[in-house]
Amino acid sequence: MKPYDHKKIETKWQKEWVRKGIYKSKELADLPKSYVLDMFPYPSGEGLHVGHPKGYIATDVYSRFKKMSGYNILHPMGWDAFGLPAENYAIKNKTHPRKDVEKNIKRYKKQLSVIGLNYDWSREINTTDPSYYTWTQWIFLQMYKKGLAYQSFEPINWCPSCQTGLANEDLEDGKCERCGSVVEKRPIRQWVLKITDYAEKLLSGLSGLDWPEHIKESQRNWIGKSEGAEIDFRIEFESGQKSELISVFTTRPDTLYGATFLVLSPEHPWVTLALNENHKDVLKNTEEVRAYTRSAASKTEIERTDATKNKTGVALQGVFAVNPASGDKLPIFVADYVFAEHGTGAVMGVPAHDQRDFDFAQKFNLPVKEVIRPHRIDPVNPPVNGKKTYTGEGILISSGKFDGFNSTEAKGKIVSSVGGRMVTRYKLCDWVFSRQRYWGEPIPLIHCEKCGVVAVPEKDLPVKLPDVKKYEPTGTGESPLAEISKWVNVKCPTCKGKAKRETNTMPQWAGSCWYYLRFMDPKNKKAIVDPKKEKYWAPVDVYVGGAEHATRHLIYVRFWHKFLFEHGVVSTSEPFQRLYSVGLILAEDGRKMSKRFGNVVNPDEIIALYGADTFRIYEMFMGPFGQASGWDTKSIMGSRRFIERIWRMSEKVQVKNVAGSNQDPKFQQILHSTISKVTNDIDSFSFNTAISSLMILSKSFEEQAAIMRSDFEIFLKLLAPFAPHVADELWGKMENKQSIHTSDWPIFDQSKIVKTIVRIAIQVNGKVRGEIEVPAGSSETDVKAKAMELESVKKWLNGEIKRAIFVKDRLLNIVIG
Ligand code: ANZ
Ligand code: ZN
Repeated sequence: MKPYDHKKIETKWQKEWVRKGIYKSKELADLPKSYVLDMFPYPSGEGLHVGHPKGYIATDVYSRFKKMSGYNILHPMGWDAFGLPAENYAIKNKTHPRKDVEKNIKRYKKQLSVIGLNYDWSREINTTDPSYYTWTQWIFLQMYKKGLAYQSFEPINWCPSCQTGLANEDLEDGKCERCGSVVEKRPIRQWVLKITDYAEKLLSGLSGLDWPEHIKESQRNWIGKSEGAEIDFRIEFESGQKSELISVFTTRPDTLYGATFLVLSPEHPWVTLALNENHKDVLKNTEEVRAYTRSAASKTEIERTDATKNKTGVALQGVFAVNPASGDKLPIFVADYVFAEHGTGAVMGVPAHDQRDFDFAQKFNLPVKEVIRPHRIDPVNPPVNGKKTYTGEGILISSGKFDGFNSTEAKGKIVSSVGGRMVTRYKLCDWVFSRQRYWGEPIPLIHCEKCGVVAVPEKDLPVKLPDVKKYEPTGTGESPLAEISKWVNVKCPTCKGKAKRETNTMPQWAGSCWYYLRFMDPKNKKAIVDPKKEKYWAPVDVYVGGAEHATRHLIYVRFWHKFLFEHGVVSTSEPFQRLYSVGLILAEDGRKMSKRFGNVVNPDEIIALYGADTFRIYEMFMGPFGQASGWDTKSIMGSRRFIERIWRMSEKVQVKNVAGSNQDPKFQQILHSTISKVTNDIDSFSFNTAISSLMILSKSFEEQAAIMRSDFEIFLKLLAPFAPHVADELWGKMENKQSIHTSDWPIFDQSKIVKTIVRIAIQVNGKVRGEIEVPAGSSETDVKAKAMELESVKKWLNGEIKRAIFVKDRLLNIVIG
């Protein structure tokens, strides 16, 4: 037999599969479907490193397995190609971002194809293609028409280096996720999507999803539902002129009687107003307060939330607040541990029961008033009034007519006794949806002098991104598009008067909010997706990608999907039923692979040297799929040797003997339990354990002088999803005419998995003296009789047999005295 030549085999089969079209999904077939989807990549200039294909190989294995199990598969690929990197590249190299994208896509496609991935390329999509972004714009228009898109002038996150506004989801520890610059707050005109209208649905929908718990949990935290109350505090001036109300948000209205001060965020409107020239007489320390608010503005969010840092603040002199429950006069502070965007931007300070308030009270010498006694005092760690906080529930004390109440039950009663309101709040903020950059979908709106904002009529979509001479961000809060007057100046669709196009573009996330729908019907010119096709394919059965998308893409996409569901465009309430997150592949130095660190391994080189099948097996065998694992080029040889052993083993196969199977019950047991194990393991993305059971089965073939053809064919089928090229090659050598990937997945026989022969340990007085093999289920008498014949046992039986301990199919312990 010729030596294993991966190059020849792999190029041959990759061509053959395309020629026969075995990867093409069938349209509306009378078959069960399986929609298997990868998070589509951003085609970056760096190309793929060996970490990227791990998820793609997994979906390839899974979808090949499902295809062999009789499913009609949708396993597509496309490009999420709008966004800053291509634009920044274009600026630097003075080319058009489209050119860069085209070049990168070509490279990516080539890299993917040598891995032998079974994508149906006839469905390829690209988010920057006008025939695609027509529909991105169309969805935006539907949202706009339903009042879900609005213009806002509130200060938003602004990246000084990318020179664009950003959403909260675009930040990492208060820095721009793209470039790492510290983000500022800046008021610019922007379009915002009301994702908060869907907060409750996004939260409740999670429970029905087959997703990793940690991803669901980070979505819950991101949405951040808290139930609490708004309570109004009267503000009075020492000068006595007039009084005003400030509402605080609290999750613990039961502690109201314990509130000993009030804290406003430096950005609170009341503070801004009090600092205004016209209100000069209100505060006695205007300058001090002004200086404090200025210094707070220059701090980052991390600095402000850092619990280990000393609390800072400034008292407002000349005013006080009245506790609506106790009537106590409370001092008012401005402090930066209170945030303007959270709740009402004002907090009642309850130092006895809140740690931050306690720290603040210590610093400013404020009274600590205990109002909740624990139900049970922890003897090891008892609460000491005035020395530390108790944050749990308990019995109310020093709370007027509510003394003796259970704190949780008292919440509602206390709120209504002071005329407060129970409210549900979410941390989730509306989605800042406009960017002041070039390379994105134009927002399909027009500003008319007379009619205001007017939607571009659907028949005029797409609003194409025009060519510009310069892509540099203007930095003025306007996108580079604003400078192309030919494009900007249009007639108002309603009154035909003078009007201007919206020049902001959509954020990078827009195109990925619905792309899984387009794969179902990628060429449809009349609709986003044909409802019949959508009904057949939806939802995505298995979705695979990086965990870093937990609170970005995966929240945005659920939001758009729920909107489309409510408006009858899609038939399921959630887009992705099952989700797996890919564990990172770390570089040999233990760090993340990155060009920056110079530790990137290129898959092309690995594949050229060892072959795609070896590469695939290696990546699937590295460890549990969801966990991080370290790349180690040396250990690839292990996977390569496994394939070479299979190659040599195939020589022993009795090709002419079509029907035969090795009837040795031990072999039958291994064979059938391997089928069962590989089937279940692929189904649950436990690829590493599936491969190790294939290795065990291959060992038992090695022990056979001659291998029966039908046994080996079963093995090849189990191997086929992992090492598709070599499996097809050897399958062909077994005189099969059709590709192995169109054959049927083997079915296991449960009765053969049950062990028929078992080994029983024989002990004398608890010490193992021998071992026998008996048919499974043998009785104590039979086992004893056989055990007594063993020489190794006999010689220890020098005494009266008192009794025997027998564990069926496992052990016999003879006790002598
Ligand atoms: C009084 C109180 C007493 C509180 C107590 C807690 C314990 P979440 O769940 O995060 O919403 N808070 C309210 N608005 C805030 C703001 N703008 N910036 C910083 N903190 C703010 O937390 C709600 C709690 O965080 C509120 O309940 C408030 O403190 C504080 F024993 O009010 B609590
Ligand atoms: Zn008009």
